[in-house]
Amino acid sequence: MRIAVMGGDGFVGWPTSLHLSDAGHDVHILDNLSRRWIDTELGVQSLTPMDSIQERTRVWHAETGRRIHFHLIDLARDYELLKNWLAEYRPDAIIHFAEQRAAPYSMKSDRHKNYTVNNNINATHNLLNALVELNLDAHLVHLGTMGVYGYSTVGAAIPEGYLPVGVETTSGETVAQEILYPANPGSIYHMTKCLDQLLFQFYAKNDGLRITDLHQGIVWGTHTEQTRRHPQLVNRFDYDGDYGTVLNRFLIQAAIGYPLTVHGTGGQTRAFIHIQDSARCIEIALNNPPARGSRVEIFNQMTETHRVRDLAEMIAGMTGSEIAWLPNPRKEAPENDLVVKNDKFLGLGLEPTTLQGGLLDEIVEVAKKFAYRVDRSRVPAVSAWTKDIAKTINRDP
Ligand code: USQ
Repeated sequence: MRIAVMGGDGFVGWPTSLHLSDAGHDVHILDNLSRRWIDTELGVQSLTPMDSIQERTRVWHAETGRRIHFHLIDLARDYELLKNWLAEYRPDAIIHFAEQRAAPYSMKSDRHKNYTVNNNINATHNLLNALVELNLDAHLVHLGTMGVYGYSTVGAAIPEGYLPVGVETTSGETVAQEILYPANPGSIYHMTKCLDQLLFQFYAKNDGLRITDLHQGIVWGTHTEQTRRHPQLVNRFDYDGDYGTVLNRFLIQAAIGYPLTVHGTGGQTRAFIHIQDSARCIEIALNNPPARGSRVEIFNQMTETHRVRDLAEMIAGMTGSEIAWLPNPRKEAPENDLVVKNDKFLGLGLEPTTLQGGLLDEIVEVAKKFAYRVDRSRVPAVSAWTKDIAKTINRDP
């Protein structure tokens, strides 16, 4: 397949591009390099030393003989460029990662809220709009989030996208329906992914676009089979308070002797997936497109659920780290249960990498190896969800 990977320079985009190129596909990365600009804005850098995208693709070619093409295009702002590129290359499939993906970054200030909404919604809409305009029947695979469901305290299993409900008609009968699971975002970032769902629903219904939405949990890990092939193919690893996700943050904190930063009581239960499985799931989704005219296909892309404090205790047990119980900078339920259905990917052959199997390797191979690059002052999470919370958070463990 000729595949366009929008946002292919990012944390999931890069290993996915390598994975698909390795599988024999013709891969084109479209990216505005915004993640690199945001590193500069925040004054942080990836834990792992990362080369330019041009250098990364050069090394991939030298190692494998395969080419990954790079095109500097901003989906949200360069509609004509995007449309012209799609008209010229006419990809068979498009993977859409080209969105601002950090919840804390999206809550930093009014400017960051505007940026996240404008960037994410325009990127998604420009893409859908161009596909219709060009009459391009490419399968669109979007990286969505488990966070669209919200984290209720009810504890019922979350289905894959659609919820069966019984609706009472005027004649008193109960009619069975399946509705898009009610959106319940917990940040501006998650809100943009909820809005994306509506855009997808409309374009699938109105124009027959073939769309798959992957509701992904929190990704952990760094390496995939392909990124291991050369030091310059290494994936990025974020540990800072805005972009670092919880498990990867705990791993690096353990490696540098920084007390593990648990928010509140750590009672939040979340869904997780290893980066290698994330790339595999995307390939599985690509190989199983919905038929034209059918509703949006939705998969829950996660393999296990864990409570934040259990993760902290597990890592403390392995490494002897202390745990810092910090006031929560976020507005979220202090405790929640989470049961998620993921039968679709398992049914299509996914064999999950488990936390138990991979955690220690990750601490030794990545966190300890690159610990010398950590700026400890960038570890605390300083982005508060409301002005009131901002007054109460103590940033130093
Ligand atoms: N947390 C801590 N300590 C930390 C960092 C986070 O206790 O040092 C807690 C947070 O309060 C939250 C949970 O850990 O309850 C998860 O936070 P996170 O930063 O790991 O994940 P989140 O903000 O939800 O976002 C990440 C990705 C996002 C993706 C999402 C999947 O950045 O792109 O969509 O995970 S999900 O969480 O399933 O919505």
